[in-house]
Amino acid sequence: MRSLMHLFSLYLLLFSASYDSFVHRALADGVTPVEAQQLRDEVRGMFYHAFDGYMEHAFPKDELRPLSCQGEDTIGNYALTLIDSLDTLALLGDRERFAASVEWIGKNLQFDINKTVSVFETTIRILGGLLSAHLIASDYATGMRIPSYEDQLLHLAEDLARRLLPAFDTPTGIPFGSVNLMHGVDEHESKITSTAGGGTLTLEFGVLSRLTNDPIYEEVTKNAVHGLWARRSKLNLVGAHINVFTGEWTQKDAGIGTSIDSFYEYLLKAYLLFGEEEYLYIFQEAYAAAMHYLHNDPWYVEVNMDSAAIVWPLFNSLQAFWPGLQVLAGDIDPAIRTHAAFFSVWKRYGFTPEGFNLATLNVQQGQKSYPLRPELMESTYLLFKATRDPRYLDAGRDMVASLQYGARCPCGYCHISDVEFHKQEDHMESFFLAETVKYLWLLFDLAAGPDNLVENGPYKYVFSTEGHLLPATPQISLVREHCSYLGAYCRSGDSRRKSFTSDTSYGEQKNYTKEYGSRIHTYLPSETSYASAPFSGFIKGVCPGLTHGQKFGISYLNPTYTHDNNSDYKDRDQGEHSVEERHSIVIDAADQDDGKEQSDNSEYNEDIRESGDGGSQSVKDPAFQSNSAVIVFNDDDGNRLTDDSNYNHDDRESGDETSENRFPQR
Ligand code: DMJ
Repeated sequence: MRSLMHLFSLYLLLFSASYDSFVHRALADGVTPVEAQQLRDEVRGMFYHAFDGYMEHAFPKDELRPLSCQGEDTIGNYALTLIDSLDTLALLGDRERFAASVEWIGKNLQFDINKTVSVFETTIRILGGLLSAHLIASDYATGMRIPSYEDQLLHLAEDLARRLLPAFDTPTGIPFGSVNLMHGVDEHESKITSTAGGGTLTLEFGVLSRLTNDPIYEEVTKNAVHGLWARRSKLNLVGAHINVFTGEWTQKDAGIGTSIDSFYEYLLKAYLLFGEEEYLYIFQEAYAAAMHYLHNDPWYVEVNMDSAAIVWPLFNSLQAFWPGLQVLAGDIDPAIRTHAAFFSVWKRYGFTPEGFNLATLNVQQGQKSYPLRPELMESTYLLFKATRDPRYLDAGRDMVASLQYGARCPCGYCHISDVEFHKQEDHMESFFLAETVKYLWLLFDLAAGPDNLVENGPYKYVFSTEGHLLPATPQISLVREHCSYLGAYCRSGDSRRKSFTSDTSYGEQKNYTKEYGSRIHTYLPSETSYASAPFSGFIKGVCPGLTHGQKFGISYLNPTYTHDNNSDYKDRDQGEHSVEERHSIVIDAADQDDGKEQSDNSEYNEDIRESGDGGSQSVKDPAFQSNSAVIVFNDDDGNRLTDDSNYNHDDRESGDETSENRFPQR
């Protein structure tokens, strides 16, 4: 298995290297400071094109249909896009619209409605939007205090959170995916939820607890994290979907993207914001396992959480937040390489498709769309902040160009339904204004000489997974000296990589300092490589030495194994054996040796097989053969588990009970 992994990595590296040189050529003409200002202003214009379009044609409905210039209710029928946009308005310094919006919401919003909503989406978009705007509007130090403001948004947030609380009343503590705002959990509500859905609530609920002095919100969400983490596999991996009553995993694919992503994100960010080391310990263990089992440098794959057998060699667009998270974790070298690889996909299509198959090097069937997602922008901004490498500005400029030429439509920005043909679709998710545009604006404002709340404001800010600004104020944060710098993750037990700061206020970056001021960092990018950048060590993190389980006594629960198509993991005793012993993978290029013509994209012609004998492995690398592959999964006895050659990643989850629970965005 190891040798296969190495070959697979090599193949992926070669793939990314060729794109890397392309990227380097394309970015030879760097963004100048003047251009950074122009780009910042252009992004501002993008925000207003979409925001004004929403206000004119859709408000107070949830979201805008930007092609037909109409509104639509999507998650709750309560002016979702306006709430999600509030802190972006504040960040842009638009006092007038910020104040008017806060006032309207304070007067008109109510949650006493007979509506069943997603706990996850409602938390990250509505609760997060209300709380961040409250913290800006109520505080003189932000420069955006609204004189007439009397905590209306905080009261709304508390009311909303109370209505979400019944969802947490489960034997595992992991919440139901949906809840009715008036009546609590519906009688026939699905008991299956995603890991991201259950594990991405701590920031918003934690902030609410600290603002209201009511511990209940923090307690239930922390309990949900415990419920998930206690059911991790022996490899410290978590699956994608779980039954909140039995605690059984119903979908055992571990990964950093779809259905799991922000579970990792909130472990680290809960530590950074609240200063609670317990979250750090869990993050350390979870992160180490992810880097060990999921990382095929520079890409990430999905594996079975018990066996670590590769299930899907697929890049999915939600994974693109990961390099940004690694910046916060202080693990910048792999972040740089992964960002370059992900950006190469963007360069190839002008957008990132929802799924890109790493075996076929093609867009994954059924995952061709780009719904204006922000993850790549988020990582680009954070990597620029950490390194001040101008190529991230160039990458940002490319993204702006793609959005302007490909996605701009009459009243806003359109989803792209097919990245190969740049077909526009009549929808604009609220996160376009909460995140996508926000991160691009922050990127260029930082380069232009920042004048904004995040960079120059009175507090350190943590971005929620929806991009909402959550400040480490004394009331919210128990952060002590050791993590006053947001990037203080101490990597214990790995002496190969250096820890370093991602804070940008120390040191200088030589070839950038002149133009962009002196508050710059120590990254000295070589002309030819993204990787291996030297960093100075400013880390103040703690090296706890103890695992989370040792310190807090939370051990994992031995899961009850049920039949699972993807994992068919029959013999529990095999858990004692190493992954290498149990599984090996054979990539069998059917047509490689005999020189037969490769079939076209619809006819897959390569096998990636798992064999249980741990014996001979023949690896024929599909990268050098064709653009297509059949991926065949066998169990330990050689029985075929799947044969869906045109596999649509989304189809995996068709056994789940509701679509809302199946695909919560992270
Ligand atoms: C947003 O709602 C959030 O970023 C979430 O964490 C993931 N999905 C979308 C953006 O892609």
